[in-house]
Amino acid sequence: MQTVYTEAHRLHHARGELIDGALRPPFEKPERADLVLAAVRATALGDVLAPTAHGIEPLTRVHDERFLAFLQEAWALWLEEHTDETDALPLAWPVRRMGQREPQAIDGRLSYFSFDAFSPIMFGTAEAVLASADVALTGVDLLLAGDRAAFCLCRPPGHHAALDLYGGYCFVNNASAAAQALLDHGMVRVAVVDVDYHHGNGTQDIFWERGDVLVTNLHGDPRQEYPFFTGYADERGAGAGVDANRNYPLPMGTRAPAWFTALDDALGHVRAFTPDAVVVSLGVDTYKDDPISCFELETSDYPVLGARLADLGVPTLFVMEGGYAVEAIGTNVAGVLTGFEGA
Ligand code: SP5
Ligand code: ZN
Repeated sequence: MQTVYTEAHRLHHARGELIDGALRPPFEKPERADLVLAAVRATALGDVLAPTAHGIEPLTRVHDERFLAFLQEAWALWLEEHTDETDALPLAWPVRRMGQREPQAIDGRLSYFSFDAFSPIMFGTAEAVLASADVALTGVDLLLAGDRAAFCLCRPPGHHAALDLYGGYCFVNNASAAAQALLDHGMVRVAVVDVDYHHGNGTQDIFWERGDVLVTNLHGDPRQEYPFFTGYADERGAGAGVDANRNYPLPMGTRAPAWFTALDDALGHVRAFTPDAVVVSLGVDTYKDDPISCFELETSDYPVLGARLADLGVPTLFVMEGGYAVEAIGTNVAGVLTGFEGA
């Protein structure tokens, strides 16, 4: 399979990340994509190609237009009231017992359009975010042209970004934009399989009332894990989307046997849905040594995941999400892709 990649991801490079009560060196950093690319090249998986520009229109299919416009102008607005010595971060959110009117001040607007404080915006964020979406949308073009699979090496990741909210290192939901683009080019049903350690709250939100996109999600139990307020098993969708959302919250310390049992259940729903394509939100933060996650998958488990996905026998788009055990992230991602190819 071919890989879509662009150097533009480097434009997004947080100075610090709020974690454990302090601004620390970020986990979500450019080196992640470098290591995945190096591992992909080492496997001779296939060509690496640059994305083509798809513009903002495909993103308006899954995001609020005011939100997209805000992402484009946020850094310039930040500089009107702050210096460029810090990244732009939100501080106070419209939660329970508060209103939902969009404020004017940049500090308030950052909060209005976000749900956590560890997704910094800087000079190059908007360009990197659009490029990351272009990577996913170019992968869509490959599938539409007849490729069986493609790997979209997206960075920043996307699955936490909701209709009009950024967070979790995510600004635009690349996997959702890809799923929607597949539908907009003639597919009738698309399934999302989100195997990132964290619940893909954004993808769930975007397709919550939709019956044409099945969203399945394996992740750390929200009682214990970020994003804490979504990901319960009883979140099954609404309206036309009832039962088209399936969550598998799993306890901290989950190992391969229990993880694959949940995966097989999810893939059973995918098969029953008879999708025209599958979009895999591919996070490898399920790895045992991931610094911010608590599952116990081994490197040898990732090719097995790839093979199970290949067994679906459906065109498959892999979209990069999380994974922070930097020395292993490349090996584990390449393991999924080669496992898929070998099946
Ligand atoms: C795309 C993606 O994987 N986003 C994940 C964002 C999670 N951010 C960190 C959440 C807090 C983790 N706390 C771990 C404490 C380690 N000492
Ligand atoms: Zn994650």
